[in-house]
Amino acid sequence: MAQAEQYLQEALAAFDFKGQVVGAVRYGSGHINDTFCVHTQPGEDPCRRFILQRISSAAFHHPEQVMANIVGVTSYLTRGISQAGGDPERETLSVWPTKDGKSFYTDGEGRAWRVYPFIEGTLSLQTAETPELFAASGRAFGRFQRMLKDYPADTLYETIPRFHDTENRLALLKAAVAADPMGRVKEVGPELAFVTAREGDCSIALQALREGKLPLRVTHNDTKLNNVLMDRESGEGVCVIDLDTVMPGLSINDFGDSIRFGANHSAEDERDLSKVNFDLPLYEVYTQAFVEGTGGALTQAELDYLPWGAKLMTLECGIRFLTDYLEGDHYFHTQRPGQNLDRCRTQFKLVADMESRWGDMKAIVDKYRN
Ligand code: ADP
Ligand code: GN1
Ligand code: MG
Repeated sequence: MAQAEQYLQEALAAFDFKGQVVGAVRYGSGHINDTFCVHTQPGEDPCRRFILQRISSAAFHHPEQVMANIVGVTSYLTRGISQAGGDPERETLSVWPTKDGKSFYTDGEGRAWRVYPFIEGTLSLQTAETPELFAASGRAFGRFQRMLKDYPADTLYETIPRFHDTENRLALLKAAVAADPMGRVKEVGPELAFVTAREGDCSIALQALREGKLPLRVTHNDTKLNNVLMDRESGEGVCVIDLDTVMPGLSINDFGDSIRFGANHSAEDERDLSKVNFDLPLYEVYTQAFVEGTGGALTQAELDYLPWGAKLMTLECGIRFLTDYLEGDHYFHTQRPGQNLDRCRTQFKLVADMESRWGDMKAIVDKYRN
């Protein structure tokens, strides 16, 4: 498969940026898409930036469905934000069409490219630098769920089938172990034992869904801290981005994925596990902010299951990193050998930490019940 750079000029030519393109450079720290920042010079006006992305074909087999979801959701958000007196150009992504009016361009290799205006004056953080910033991200993700509360869920495509189906993630890990295409299974005995000891946990949220205890909502499904843009001046969450996986899901997973990534002080691929520690005070600020952001919409059962959301998203993500490591690192972008295994290990360390603070995690939710 070609490097994105090989098709970059062709993709740039497919969009009318209303100014001369003066450069396009790799941008951001996403694990999935190929992201470029495009600099343009519109005549005498100040230069303007755009985000150009080649959508990952490993993750998304139907980019037209991804884009149909995003056009639907961002148009809906634009209307809601305008009605509430906000600024839709800053508070939601908007799709910048191709020269022939489409939501994406397909290159000579069949790969999909899209453009968003760059949201200026914001930051995408890799770690929660302060509790206030982490709280701001929680309010933004909670608010995002609230704004989409009445969105017609049946119009959304399932862009990655069974995305947070933890039982299926476990089955895919087992299949990778059985196939062992890279001969790496021998290196991961302790990690596989860690998963085996928690097989039953993989059914907890799904079982609650099957029993009707937890409702399906329109959720984001990838609520990493770096998927919300924060205002550089005020530190408030401005815009939730990375909308590829917006689809029906569980609110506890949106909560949980944020905790997985943000309630610690280490990089996701940290090799020194002594530095990887679940931070209960950060969990607390996020819990309060997320519950506030959802505007009291969470049911008592959803509140009960929030700690499970945190633990299961972390366990599931570790399982996914491990599976990709065993399969040869085709899904998550890597910059060095062994990175996906290192990522898996940080996740499992965080799971073990959460287990040792389980009573505290539940007590914190109880403190912020409405
Ligand atoms: P991935 O799915 O690979 O994570 P994202 O859509 O999250 O891709 O984009 C990667 C990064 O690009 C983000 O973390 C953010 O830093 C930046 N980014 C994406 N969209 C915008 C935008 N409209 N304005 C400013 N920065 C953006
Ligand atoms: C990916 O796209 P990005 O980098 O925000 C992944 C998430 C994982 C995360 C782990 C579509 O998120 O599910 O939790 O990496 N996104 C997809 O860092 O698979
Ligand atoms: Mg992202």
